[in-house]
Amino acid sequence: MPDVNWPVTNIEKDFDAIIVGAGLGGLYALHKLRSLGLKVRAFEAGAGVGGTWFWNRYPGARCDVESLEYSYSFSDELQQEWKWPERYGGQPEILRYINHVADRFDLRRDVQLNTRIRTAVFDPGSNLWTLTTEDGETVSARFCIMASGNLSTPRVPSFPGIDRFAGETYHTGLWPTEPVDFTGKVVGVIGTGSSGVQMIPLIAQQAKHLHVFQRTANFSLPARNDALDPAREQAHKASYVDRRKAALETPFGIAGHPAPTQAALEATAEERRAAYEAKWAEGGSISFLFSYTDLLVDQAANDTASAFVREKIRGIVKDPATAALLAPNDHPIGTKRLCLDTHYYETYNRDNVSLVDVRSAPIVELTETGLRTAEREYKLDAIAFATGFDAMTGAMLEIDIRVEGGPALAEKWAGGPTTYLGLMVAGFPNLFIITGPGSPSVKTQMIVAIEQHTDWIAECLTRARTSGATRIEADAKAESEWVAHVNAVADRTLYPLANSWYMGANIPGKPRIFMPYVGGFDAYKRKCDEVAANGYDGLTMTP
Ligand code: NA7
Repeated sequence: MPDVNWPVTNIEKDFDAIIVGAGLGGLYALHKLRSLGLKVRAFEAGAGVGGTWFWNRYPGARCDVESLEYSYSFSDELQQEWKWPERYGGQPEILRYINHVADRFDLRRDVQLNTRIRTAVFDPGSNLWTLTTEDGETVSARFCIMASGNLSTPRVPSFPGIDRFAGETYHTGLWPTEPVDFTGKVVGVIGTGSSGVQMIPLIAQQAKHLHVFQRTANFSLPARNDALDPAREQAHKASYVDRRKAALETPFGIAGHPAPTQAALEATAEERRAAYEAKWAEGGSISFLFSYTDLLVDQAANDTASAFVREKIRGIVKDPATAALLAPNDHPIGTKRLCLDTHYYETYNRDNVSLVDVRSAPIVELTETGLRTAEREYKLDAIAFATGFDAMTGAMLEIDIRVEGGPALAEKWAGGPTTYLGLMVAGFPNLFIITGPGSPSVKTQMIVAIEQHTDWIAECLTRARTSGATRIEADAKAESEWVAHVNAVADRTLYPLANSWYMGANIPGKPRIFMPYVGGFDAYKRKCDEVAANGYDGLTMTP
């Protein structure tokens, strides 16, 4: 590659690219852009690398995509040498892996930890971004890459009296580094999304008593996590490169799950039951949702799968009233993140666990000694909030991102996020997003999405550099057409029927827009490749 045509004036403070975040996205972006010979620095709010996997240390935190898939593909040596101990990676193991990657590719020297970015301002005169950290340090770069994550802004509801509670409080996404011991304590877990569902069985084993405060029941399937079978690992590794390629041709970015060919209602009730039983026994969410072609687009088809799981819940949970509360009935299965668990429903058969319905009797306030619902007070020694995140847009909007003198990104996105391919925002030149809203992101294997985005950005920067462009900007028309397409695709599915964080529905006042692109990773990648092949359709590059 020719030498950079982009002037660097201050050796210490000026970069070709600044990356916000040093999780899986930021680290790969750093590696890739550095390999182009660019001067790059990543800024990370945490005290270590790892992003989501650095922060979410709650008991039972585990990936819901299998380890052999949920890992980087960019280095065959890396994927061959790393040994995953379990079918699904637990948080400590995934964090170890990320740290190994940081060391193996010598990434740490360009990562500044403990540094939260507060503002990012683009100067249209110089075509440079200037970012300011929480401590007032400023740095400039030609390009700004937001790798700040889709689920990295923990959210605790504003319960009255929240500061009054004298016991211990935790949030799943801000879990302490030191182990937390709930032995002998009365614990309350608020929230039954993926984090709550993973954590509840383990806290129940420790606590004197566990009260689970559930507002909405979620569907959960058995993960069937186990030690990774060495024969399976060997076979997978023998064809790793081909498997990674095959994953790019799938809607979820995950190989090994043959696409279904039959619609649910084309099968008889007996055939359906047999199919769902087999998937239930196999474990995992993608294989279950791949039982039939239409589970996410046809309500009647989905009802058959939803009813099957409800019946399973009733079969596991002994107390009929508790089973009825745990059986989800307000959304089609799969339209909220489908949880994977290890003995979640079984946990409610323990004498020391009780389920509290805070839909019928909401939490009214936290008190000094516990919490009060509309029905009664609960004395608690500790509260663990599993109340989720300001997903998809929260981390970006916490930063004041703007073009000098212009409106902030938060103003532009007041009605919901708009992007071109999830990668760029019209009116915000030289700003790229990794797994942004409008891209498949959380609806695909995140690391596949991260690598595809980063590689695309790297090619785009290479093109700009060779053509002497210092400014790359998404066109407003291309952006609005893409947004319309993202919405149209979502509207053809059942996803918008659920009050999910995909929709922004978990944050009071947040616009209800289905944010991820659900047309499939394969279709999305084809579109991105086509845009690049056509000389970056929809982008304007200016010298
Ligand atoms: P989620 O999936 O957003 O779950 C949050 C849970 O917290 C959910 O059960 C909420 O109930 C509950 N919640 C939120 N606010 C309240 C109040 N005020 N009262 C009672 N209950 C409340 O977050 P997770 O951390 O579990 O998972 C996020 C993603 O991380 C996950 O999908 C994986 O992709 C990884 P609600 O459903 O809103 O009624």
